[in-house]
Amino acid sequence: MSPERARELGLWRLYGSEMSMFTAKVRPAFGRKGLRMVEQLATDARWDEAEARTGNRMIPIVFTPEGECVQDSSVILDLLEARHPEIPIEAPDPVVRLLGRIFEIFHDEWMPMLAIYFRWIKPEAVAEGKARAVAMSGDPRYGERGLATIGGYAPFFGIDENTIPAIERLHRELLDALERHLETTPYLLGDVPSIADFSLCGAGHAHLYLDHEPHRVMWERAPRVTHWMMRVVNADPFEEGEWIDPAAPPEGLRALLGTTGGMAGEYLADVARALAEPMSSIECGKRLPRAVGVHRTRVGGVETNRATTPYTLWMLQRVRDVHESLAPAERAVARRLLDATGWEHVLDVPLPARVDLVAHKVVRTG
Ligand SMILES: N[C@@H](CCC(=O)N[C@@H](CS)C(=O)NCC(=O)O)C(=O)O
Repeated sequence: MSPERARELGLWRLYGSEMSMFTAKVRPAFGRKGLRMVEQLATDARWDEAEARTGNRMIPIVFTPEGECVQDSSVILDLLEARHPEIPIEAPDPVVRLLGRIFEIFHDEWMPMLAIYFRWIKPEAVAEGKARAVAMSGDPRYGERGLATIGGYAPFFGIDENTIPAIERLHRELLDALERHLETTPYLLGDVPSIADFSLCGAGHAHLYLDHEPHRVMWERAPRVTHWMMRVVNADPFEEGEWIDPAAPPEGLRALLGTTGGMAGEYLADVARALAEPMSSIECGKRLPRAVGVHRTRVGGVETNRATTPYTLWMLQRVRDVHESLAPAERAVARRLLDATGWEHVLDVPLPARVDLVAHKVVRTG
């Protein structure tokens, strides 16, 4: 199809993969908004194209109907929201919007630990992980390559022999908290699917649902979670309803915030603290590398290492910008929901600098 025809049709294109958590995060947003989108398998040639266009060997990338290339799941969702606000994926109420961003950062910056562990580290899972990489690429060498590349990130997310029992436990606790919350609400933030659902069903679907090891646990333990996931993956523009009232939240929401905040609040605040020193010598306008070292943190109460990633600061800003925009009465509602859940650390930790994504790279801007 010619680019002109794609533009006429309003056709979006997504380079993605069944095995990619960030592809799974953005995919259902197109369905929810009723957009025409075709997903193209991220073959080796398309990975090369993604790298050539953005400087990052990463998926997903999206092409707008006009042919502009967009990288990063959060940037993609923001663009869809800006261009097609009729069916929002972020709540009109700013406190509920803040909750959406909190679930997004939980997924993007904490859940990779579960995703990587259950595909590339757990011994029973590795053969399946490798087979998936071969299926995607058609190249038998990609099994080992996937293991080396993505499995190689494990120590940078805090996955090691000391934390593995905690990671297994945290996976079950997360499922239990989701299961309980979904007893009283169809989606995480009310009657309609949002960025919160799309995010958690990113790794949730591409790894924890599709991979046999965690899938078995999910099916035994959390039937409501499996059904929620099917509804999120198949999100459509016809579902209507109310967002939650943040002043009268369902009990399961507060418990879910406590579970996720207990897992990720300090872990994410530790990245901000660890960035303070390296950031002090980075001038405004300078690009930052993917990691500027490693720091000590805790996973499920167990000490470990985590990569000190400037990108995490950008994700923290997405939460903080909404928090800072709240009027005093809204902020009081937000703090009643979030204080003492663990998420208060993310709301309060000093952020050492301002960063932006400029030409697909993290750049210090303030
Ligand atoms: N922050 C990016 C992360 C994208 C990402 O990590 N994608 C994975 C696939 S799910 C990837 O391309 N990994 C390759 C690598 O990190 O080497 C986003 O939100 O899109």
